[in-house]
Amino acid sequence: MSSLLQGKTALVLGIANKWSIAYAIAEAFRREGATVILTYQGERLQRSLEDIGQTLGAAKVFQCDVSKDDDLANLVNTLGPEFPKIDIVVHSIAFANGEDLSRPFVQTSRDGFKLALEVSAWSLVGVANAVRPLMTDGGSIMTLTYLGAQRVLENYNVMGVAKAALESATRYLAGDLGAANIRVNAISAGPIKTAAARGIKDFSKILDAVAAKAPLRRNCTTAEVADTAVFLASDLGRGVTGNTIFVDAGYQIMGL
Ligand code: 0WD
Repeated sequence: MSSLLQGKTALVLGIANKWSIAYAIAEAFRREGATVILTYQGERLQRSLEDIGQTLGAAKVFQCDVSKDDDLANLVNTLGPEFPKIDIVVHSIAFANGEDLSRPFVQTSRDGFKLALEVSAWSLVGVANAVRPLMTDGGSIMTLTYLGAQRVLENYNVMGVAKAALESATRYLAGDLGAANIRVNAISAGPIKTAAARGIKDFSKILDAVAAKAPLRRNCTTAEVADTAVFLASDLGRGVTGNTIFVDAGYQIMGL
């Protein structure tokens, strides 16, 4: 074990199972000596998240559905007494209706648009605002985004619009919170086979296309995303805020 995050406490939102990107991030944080706290969306995930918490040696596991104001308000009440200082927040959450990821983007409904933007983009703002009273010694907030924020990618649709809002929110939050020495960044991961990815039609074709074209001639792994998260969370990343960092085997630089 090395110790890049020794003495730091991290709140990690968005583990659904051991394939989740947030799982790899929590695992890497533990490897680097951080105290890790996990949240899960709802009762559906409680049992498995408690098991995952044990496996990872998490200090606490509790529910936080970012679409519920009460759950966001409870973050500070639940954390404060035991963990008065939070140094790192990982937001690894996204959701859109299945039909909005399969029919043409032009047919996105008002409600589908609101839902995707609220859960996948506004929630970063809600979480940052809820946790910042505990980030008394500065810290690092990070979120996960995807190339579909910046380019038109088939079937990514409203999620691309939500990711664009998320990346913009990252910059505005960085602007607001920098004075408190809180850094806010996004990691733009290449495609990785997770539960969320299964919601994207023809996802395995995307994996094949990226592996064929990316400079590194392969897809990226959750472990690679997690090591970039360690960098951003640690003092090594102390000069970096408001950025979107690509961890995608280089795919995004390629033209035709
Ligand atoms: O290729 C990929 N897998 C990429 C994912 C490439 C680039 C970025 N990302 C992003 C996703 O868009 C997301 O923001 O990474 C983040 C994590 O996604 P993941 O690890 O790929 O997917 P998953 O393991 O499904 O975790 C996302 C979780 C949800 O999982 P399920 O499968 O249960 O929908 O987000 C959580 C939930 O646990 N989530 C919520 N958490 C709290 N409150 C909520 C909510 N309302 N809605 C979804």
